[in-house]
Amino acid sequence: MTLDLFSDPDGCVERLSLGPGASVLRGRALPHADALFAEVCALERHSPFRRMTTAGGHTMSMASTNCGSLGWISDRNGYHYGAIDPETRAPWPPMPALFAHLARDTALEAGFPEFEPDACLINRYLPGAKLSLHQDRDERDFGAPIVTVSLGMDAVFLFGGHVRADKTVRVPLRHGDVVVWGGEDRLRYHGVMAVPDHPHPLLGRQRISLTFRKAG
Ligand SMILES: O=C(O)CCC(=O)C(=O)O
Ligand SMILES: [Mn+2]
Repeated sequence: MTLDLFSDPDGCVERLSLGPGASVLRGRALPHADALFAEVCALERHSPFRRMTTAGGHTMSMASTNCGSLGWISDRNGYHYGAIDPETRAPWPPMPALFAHLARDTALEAGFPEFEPDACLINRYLPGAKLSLHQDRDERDFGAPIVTVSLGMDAVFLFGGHVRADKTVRVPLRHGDVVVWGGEDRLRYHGVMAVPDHPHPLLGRQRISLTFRKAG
């Protein structure tokens, strides 16, 4: 891991490199955190959080919802993207402009110009919830990067290699941090360790992540 500092219009953001195409932009979303959380609260009134099941019949420990023209879905048929929320039977709510701008700007700052996400998966982790090591490979084209914004309680992001058994680095993620990975790092295994119960001043006992992808 290497550390460097770069300037952006909001000031100086600490950037941690996890690989040639993978960076953590420390605190990059902080100026927008209150507005991002307010958008999540509005979105969940339209398409509520739910704990999805896997093809194997397990219930995921975090709860999820989506916004954007495509939503990521896990059910007994496996993982896939769809335009319709299976719970509400209505389209997923549109992606707020703030979300799309932040995803595009942070992708650019991490070296990926012209990122136009069509899907935002919103995960809610209560204390103890986790996400096991996996690759994001349900998208049509791996040319676009992935951008994840963290809000609320601290978590440890695991970032591995191209094989599940590869060694992982543990990256502490805090409220307002953004992780971008693409290019040769696009298919690296990653996950989230069980989230400790340390309430956050704004979000309380939860961690929310916004994961932007170009799915279709
Ligand atoms: O919650 C996170 O930080 C990562 C989410 C993720 O990797 C996923 O939903 O595929
Ligand atoms: Mn993932």
